[in-house]
Amino acid sequence: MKIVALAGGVGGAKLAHGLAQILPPEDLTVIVNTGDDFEHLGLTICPDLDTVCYTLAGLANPETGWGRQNETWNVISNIERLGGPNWFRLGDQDLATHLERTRRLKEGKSLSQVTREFCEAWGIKQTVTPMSDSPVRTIVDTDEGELAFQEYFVHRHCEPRVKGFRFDGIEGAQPTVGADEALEAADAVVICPSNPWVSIDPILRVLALTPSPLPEGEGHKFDKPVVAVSPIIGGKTVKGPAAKMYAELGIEPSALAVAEHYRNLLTGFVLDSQDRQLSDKFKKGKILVTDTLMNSSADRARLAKDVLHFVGSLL
Ligand code: FO1
Repeated sequence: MKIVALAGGVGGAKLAHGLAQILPPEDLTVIVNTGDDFEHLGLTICPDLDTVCYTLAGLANPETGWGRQNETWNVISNIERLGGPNWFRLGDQDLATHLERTRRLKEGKSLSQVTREFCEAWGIKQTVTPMSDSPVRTIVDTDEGELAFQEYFVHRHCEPRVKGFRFDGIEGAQPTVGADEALEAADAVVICPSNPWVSIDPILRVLALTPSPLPEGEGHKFDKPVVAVSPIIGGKTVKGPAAKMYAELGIEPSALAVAEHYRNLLTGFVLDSQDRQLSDKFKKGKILVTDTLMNSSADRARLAKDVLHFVGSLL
């Protein structure tokens, strides 16, 4: 069964890793959000792409989920000592990725080409592709004005109240060839438990799969099963600010709000066992209730197996 997984950072990377443990490598393509990308210290940083790749390669920091395991911090400490910006913690090994990516991009390579080359070097057999080769930058509209995504997320610790989002560059952004081909060949799409607003919406917009900003009923009718795994459990986000964003936008944070967010795109929705009581209220497709917390590698594989079984029942 050929699967396209749509992923943001840590939550998305964990389920992608679970899927990678079950599916043959040629059957999994992960299309990754690049709205979180930014230019920092003269480098092009792609946090979600790196998180997915490091996780699939077994190189990710197990405590944070982002960055590298067994990291050292010599460069950032010395930048700090010189009075440079230290709010975005770039480790020494991680910096090598950003330096080399920036060099190859400056040579004229596309982000998808560089990602392919890195995946090969890291021994990743699955296909990982950015959603687009043209830059898309998420801008968060807050009560303090517009903030670039990492400025809001890391520098300001998601403290300003969110009023909305926009994605600079999204109008002209085409999906990568890898994303297009994988979508064409896929039997189903799995939306990983990533932030719907800032991780998944940009991907859906670029792939033209999005019903989200359109009025009910006007979404693009995609002819393959689409299954989303809720990143919200018991009204709280496992990691990151999705629940806070829902609340600030006047929507009660819950798994149901996530399902509503994706509207008529969904064929199936995966709810955590803690939210079992919500399953009757879900009217837009089939429901799978299972344990969705991924605290270990075995949890990731078990959830992936459950999701794939569920997807299989929808084909
Ligand atoms: N997240 C933080 O909360 N603080 C950091 O200093 C930080 C550094 C960082 C470095 C490289 C990288 O690939 C990711 C990093 N992240 C950091 C995570 C990242 O910015 C966010 O988790 C994602 O953009 C949200 O998906």
